[in-house]
Amino acid sequence: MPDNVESHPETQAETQPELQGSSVLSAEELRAHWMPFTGNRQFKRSPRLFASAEGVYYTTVDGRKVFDGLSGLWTCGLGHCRPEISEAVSKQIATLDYSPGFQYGHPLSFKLAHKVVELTPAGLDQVFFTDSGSETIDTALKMARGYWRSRGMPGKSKFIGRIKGYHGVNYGGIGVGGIGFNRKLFGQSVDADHIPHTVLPENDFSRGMPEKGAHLADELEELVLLHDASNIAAVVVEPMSGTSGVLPPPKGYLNRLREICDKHNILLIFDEVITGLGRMGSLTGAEEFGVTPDIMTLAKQITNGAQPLGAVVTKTDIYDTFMDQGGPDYMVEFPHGYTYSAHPVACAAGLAALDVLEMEELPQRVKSMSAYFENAVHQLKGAPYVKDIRNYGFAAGVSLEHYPGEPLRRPFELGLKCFDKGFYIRWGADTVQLAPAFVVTEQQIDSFINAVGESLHELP
Ligand code: PXG
Ligand code: PLP
Repeated sequence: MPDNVESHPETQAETQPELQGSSVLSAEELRAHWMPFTGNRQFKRSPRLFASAEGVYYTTVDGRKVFDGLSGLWTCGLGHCRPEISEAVSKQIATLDYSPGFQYGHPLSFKLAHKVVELTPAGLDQVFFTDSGSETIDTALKMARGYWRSRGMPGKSKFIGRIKGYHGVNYGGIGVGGIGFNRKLFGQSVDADHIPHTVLPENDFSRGMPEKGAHLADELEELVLLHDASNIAAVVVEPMSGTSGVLPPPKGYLNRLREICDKHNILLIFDEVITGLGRMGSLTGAEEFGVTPDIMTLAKQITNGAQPLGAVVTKTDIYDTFMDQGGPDYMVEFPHGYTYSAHPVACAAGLAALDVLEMEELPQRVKSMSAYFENAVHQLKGAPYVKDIRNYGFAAGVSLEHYPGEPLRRPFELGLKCFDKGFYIRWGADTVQLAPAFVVTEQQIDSFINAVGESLHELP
């Protein structure tokens, strides 16, 4: 999540009243928490606080029911507070609350790794656990550089990301990421260049994968000419950009990236933190779009958001390359890992969540209902300020015409209006994003889209 809302000078000039506190928090408590990717000043004047959740609804601290239009933060596709997950977590935390991940293990992480291997495309066979999407991406980048170094090609260290790409907030992730707002305050990151994004005006209001734009993958050839493949470790893209406003890949685009990477001996990394595990109507974006990367990253949906957990899934060749360099038994092959890598409670949540995903055939449900969702979302065409709509599976992005001189303002105002009506949506840059849970009903989709439409009509 990306572009935060920058205040307009007029808004900034508003006198900021002393924090009054809310019905449940004192002013001091509100001030103490520096919130992530949040307009802290605005939030603390007017807090939006959830107290509980069930199914596709939150309940606020003042008892209002709010429809969850983004499945948490793209995390909770199975719906909230699934008893299968809550019970697995409660049982695990009372049995083995923590287990050191370095040089010792516990069975659940191996079972979960095996399950992830089963659910991801053939050839992706080893799983390294982290605690978030951001850690997952930085781990994948280290694997890519370490792989080439171990194979005697240390020069292959540059990364190629994509403009508008989001790969979390750690230093590697913002380097390969293509969102200026997330980078500009923080100085130098990893060495990276970027291919262009795939938004083309001729594709406006496309349904699913746009027809035009496969040629944009050829820009990778230009960057290979410029930098030379001997200097490039990996290409990193989201199969479908989520955070930048839901940008499905143009038809043929990902296949072309794969061909160019193969031709030049460059690793292809798919960041599937949003597209992984159901949202596209398949188990992964790789499966849905028919292109297998060398490394895939997963997070969010892997535990249904109930515990922090991420996973890097790699081809055996990459794992074996590290193992082959390992040296004597007392040497570790990959000097990397987090205190909470493969945390037993997170693994228990992951096993339970993936079980529900499979047993209830939820990726298939998303696929069979995605035309309904698509039709509903595209009914917003023609509503005030709607400039473009894009969708795939259970994900849609609606771009809005800019408020004069303030590109970020209108989505923010739309988000707040929807919240007043009892609907949570996500705003970022000039776009709002809609991503209901995999268990949503047609009626719930209708009332959700109606509320967004009504809110658009009420905008100044
Ligand atoms: N890669 C991708 C493709 C993501 O979407 C991350 C990495 C980072 O994951 P963590 O767990 O470190 O946040 C993400 C996360 C939004 C939104 O509004 C998107 C994300 C997170 C929060 C909000 O689209 N993506
Ligand atoms: N900083 C210090 C001082 C540490 O000791 C550690 C871990 O031992 C870390 C940072 C990294 O923490 P984590 O493993 O939770 O990412």
